[in-house]
Amino acid sequence: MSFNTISVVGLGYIGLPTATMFASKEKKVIGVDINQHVVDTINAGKIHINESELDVMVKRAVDEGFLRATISPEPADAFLIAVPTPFLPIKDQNSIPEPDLSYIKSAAKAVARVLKKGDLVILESTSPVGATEQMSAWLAEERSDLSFPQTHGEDSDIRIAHCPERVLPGHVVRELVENDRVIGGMTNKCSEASIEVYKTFVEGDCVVTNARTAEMAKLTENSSRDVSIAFANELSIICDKLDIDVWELINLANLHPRVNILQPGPGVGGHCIAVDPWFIISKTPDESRLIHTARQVNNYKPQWVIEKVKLAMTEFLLENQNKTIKDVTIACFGLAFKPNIEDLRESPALEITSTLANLGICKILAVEPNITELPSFISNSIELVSISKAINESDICVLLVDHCEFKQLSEDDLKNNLIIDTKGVWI
Ligand code: SAJ
Repeated sequence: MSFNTISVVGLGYIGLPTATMFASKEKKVIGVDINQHVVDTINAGKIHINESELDVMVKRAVDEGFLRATISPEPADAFLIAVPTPFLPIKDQNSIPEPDLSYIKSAAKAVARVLKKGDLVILESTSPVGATEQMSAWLAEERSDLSFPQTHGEDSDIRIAHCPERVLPGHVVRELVENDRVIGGMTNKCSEASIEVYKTFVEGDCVVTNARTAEMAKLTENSSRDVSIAFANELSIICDKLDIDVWELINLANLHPRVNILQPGPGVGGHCIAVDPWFIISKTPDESRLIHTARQVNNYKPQWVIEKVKLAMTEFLLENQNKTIKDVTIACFGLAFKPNIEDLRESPALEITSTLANLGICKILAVEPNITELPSFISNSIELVSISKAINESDICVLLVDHCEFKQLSEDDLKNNLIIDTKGVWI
């Protein structure tokens, strides 16, 4: 079977680059998104997200007629579903977040209307174990005239697979091509069809497994990273108490040939690592003790940093008895969820900065070289300033993200400020 027309449903951080990669290989690509603004932006050859190299690629794909966006699905040979899988609002601080599959359900119901015998539907969204089977069940509910793998196995009219995305924000275009793919078909034919689709642009290996293992593989990758970062964050708290430089400690421990500790920070952000472990925990709460604890350790870290800032304020006032708390200015360096990107999603740096601002006790400046405007919910309480203004006008500098611009500052630049460094850049 050859897949000439490919539809990508959900044109966000993963869907749009993926759609564009197919278009760059001269496949006819129909991008689907429920947001009219997104559809219009893409059809104008522009992009609504920031991702290196993507703007040029989308413009070319649209200009050459290979990529077109639309609000509702149209017939295609393969459908890739790349919609969000957030979690539902939690009832209280102690409850375990449950995944919200409503976007997958809506996408499946919409795609079902245009499905025909021989089509392939791939779920790319990071999903709890069982979501692909659930998606297939939703499709079958809508289309009793077609057969699906859960009832007809290899003979089914429709092929279904889970092929999780694994690309790193900021490097998506390169990683889409180079990374290996896990291909979890509901049957072997489903996997074979999926490999054919991905081999359009993927140069990495396409490794076959079943849908449930593919779902768990993606969750395992991000949970593994979360647990490793939690270890580093816990060490940073222990070392602070024992008056040991955690950065030096980790460098020393990592000299061992079989030790590779990650870096502590202000917490774990982004839409992936801080979310995906909950998909394992909510399914198997009694068994996921380490994964759950790691989430709690990483979630606690912003609060710990805030307490450190409060202690620094007290220290500053003790040393400057002529000043009151209202005279204190704090500069927060970095708002993004990780270095050298503009992405503020689930950012611990943003959480710390806005919590300090909400305390309303002193002036807060923020430096974020990758954005030109603050999010509206904090723009009244925080001033976005340059690096030099932040240093000159603040008493306490809090380093929250290790952006390259901040790494260039010398000890001399910061000699008049009290420093709290959550990334070990200025220490
Ligand atoms: N972080 C630390 N210390 C470290 C490394 C990271 O505190 O040593 C923090 C970062 O500052 C950030 C958070 O962790 O706040 C997550 O950043 P990240 O670079 O680890 O990961 P993401 O969220 O940008 O992308 C991850 C990747 N997963 C893995 O590396 C296992 C990516 O490959 C996935 O495709 C992506 O999640 C996803 O979409 O699931």
